[in-house]
Amino acid sequence: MREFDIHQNKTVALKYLVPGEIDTYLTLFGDRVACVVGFGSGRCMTLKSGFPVLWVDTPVSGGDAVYEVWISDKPVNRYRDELIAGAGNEDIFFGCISVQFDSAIDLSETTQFIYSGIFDFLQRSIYPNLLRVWNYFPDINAIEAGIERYCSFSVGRHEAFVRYNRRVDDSPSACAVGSHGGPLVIYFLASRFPGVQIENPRQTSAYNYPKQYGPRSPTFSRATLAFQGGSQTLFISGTASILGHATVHPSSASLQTRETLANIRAVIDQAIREGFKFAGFESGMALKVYVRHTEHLSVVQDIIREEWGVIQELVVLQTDICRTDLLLEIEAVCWG
Ligand code: 3EB
Repeated sequence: MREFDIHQNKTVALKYLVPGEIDTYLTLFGDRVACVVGFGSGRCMTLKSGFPVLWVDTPVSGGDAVYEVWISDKPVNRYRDELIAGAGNEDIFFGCISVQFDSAIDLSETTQFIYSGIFDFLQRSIYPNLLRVWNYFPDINAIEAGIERYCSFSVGRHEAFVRYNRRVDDSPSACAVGSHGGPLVIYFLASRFPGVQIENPRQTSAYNYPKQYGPRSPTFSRATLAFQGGSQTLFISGTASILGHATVHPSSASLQTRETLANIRAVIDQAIREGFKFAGFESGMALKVYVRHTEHLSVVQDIIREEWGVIQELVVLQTDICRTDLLLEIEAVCWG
């Protein structure tokens, strides 16, 4: 059994656990576990303990399933309403949403409905600050009613931000990637404490993307620096081989990987300039890697190991990415 005590004193920390580890971990630390997201092909693998799992249908490199487990340094209370299932304590809250939709329902409307529900919840909670959002849905690159589904999603999300008077240039960090089937899955981290949004000097801010990428810009920041007064945490959005607003190296997985790592490095450096005291790649980082084609899984992982060494918490998923010319996307969490 691997050591489980890393990051146990953080406001939030995450571990990637395999099916053989998760039940033991929950027995030991379940009272402080705020969120469990399972990634794997097909339907949800339920846990012995009956612990609630948010499921994302997507193949995992090197295994059947992996669990992303978010733990806090203080015990959590469970929460549930018609839309959101979650858990939180006096500092943080994780919310999970899973909405089944059929082709009769407009993805943009569904997305706007969900984000409106999130903002309604935040406004009447003690956690008004949205720090990080994860979005997964099937057929992200499919064209529906003349518009790519990722763009429809972006429209609905943007409309909700405007309706709730949320400044788009203060958007949370995020990712939006494909799943292989199943519902629209969204989970988020909110906090009593505001975060600081960090942008990447090598990239146009996504909320300022030109109209060629969709009628409404994506509402996310490149990273969010959180818990400045305590256990500093940098949530880095899904990051890809984009310079300015353009995709670079459209046909090379290895060059896209190197460009993506350079972009993540640039975001970390920008965060350091804004006060982040990075603990370093070995002890202070978790990576979630999304690779479009299975034949690129090993080259991407080899380059990450070559450039950054062994990352303690690393998971690689096979998913579609929001632009058809992107072969991979990487998100990160860094601790101070
Ligand atoms: C990009 O940089 C790649 O719409 O929430 C990355 C992270 C991307 C988040 C989102 C999209 C999103 O534009 C795509």
